[in-house]
Amino acid sequence: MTKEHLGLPVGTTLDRFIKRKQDDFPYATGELSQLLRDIALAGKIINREISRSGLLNIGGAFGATNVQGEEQQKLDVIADIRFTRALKNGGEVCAIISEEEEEIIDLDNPKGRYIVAMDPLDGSSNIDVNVSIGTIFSIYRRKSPVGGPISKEDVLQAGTEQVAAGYLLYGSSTMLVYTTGHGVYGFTYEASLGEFFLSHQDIKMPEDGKIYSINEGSYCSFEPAVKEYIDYCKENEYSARYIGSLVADFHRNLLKGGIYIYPCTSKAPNGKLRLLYECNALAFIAEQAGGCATNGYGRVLEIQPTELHQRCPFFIGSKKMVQMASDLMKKQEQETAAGTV
Ligand code: P6P
Repeated sequence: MTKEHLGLPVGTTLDRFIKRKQDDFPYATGELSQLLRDIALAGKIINREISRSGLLNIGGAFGATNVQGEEQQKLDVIADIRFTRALKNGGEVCAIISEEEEEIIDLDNPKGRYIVAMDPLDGSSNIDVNVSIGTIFSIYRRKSPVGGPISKEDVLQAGTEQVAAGYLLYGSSTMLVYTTGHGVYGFTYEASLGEFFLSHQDIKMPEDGKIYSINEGSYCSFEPAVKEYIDYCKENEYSARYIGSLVADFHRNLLKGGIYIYPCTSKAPNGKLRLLYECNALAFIAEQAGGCATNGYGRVLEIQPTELHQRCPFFIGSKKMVQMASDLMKKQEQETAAGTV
């Protein structure tokens, strides 16, 4: 045993990493750094409440539905409150778009230069059965003058305008994964120290993979091109992995290679996932890690939003897999247009 063994470094905390990468931020005034810390703080609080939900009677349904018409879980509401409060108190954010709120949340921080779009707790129906769930966030700079009212163009920005995006994954370990447009970095939470430590340097998504994530219960209502792609995966004996929690499915595919698809179905004619606070954030991360994200036809990040809660079909993952699925979709579109289908 040597002194080196006894004095192994604990690693790089999120705070120290952010300070070191400060010069990567387009506006290196420390505002975005503080905003990422505010999100990490809220994530620590949510992590604590999720890990004890069975003991605190905060599992199960809240008894209301959100703007999507989905039954809210108690922890959906708690997460929405915690993130909204953390971002308001942090002072950097002037407005939030949340899955849990129909309208824009004006934080009355007129000096706030940032807009956050978030799904405070995605996959929350899995809480009671102890399956991993997550938080998804996108960060934009406001377009309207600081100090003035929030405008629609502040909140309806294309994904290419994001200055940062990330997710928290409350799983076998709790992780924060984010990008500011300079690569993708993962931090693992050490609860005994209350810190996130750098655990995944510059994550790169494998260019190809053999995992496909889709709810095959809707197979009969998939478009022909989606059926053709899923049949291809089966013929090539790919692994089907779908746990009903987007962040967990995405994170696995990010590290191992794979594709996640939520296409148009009879129950979700425009797809289920929301552009502003689910698709754009993960698309930014996927592209930064060398992957790809489309709506079947074009980059998700280039879609110009027209409504806060609009949905879009979602094909995200390893570049070669998404390209093959998207090529089949485009071929189907051309054949439909030519009347040959
Ligand atoms: P379905 C959770 O509600 C979610 O938004 C994603 O996390 C998940 O991948 C998907 O919906 C599951 O939807 O229709 O397959 O149950």
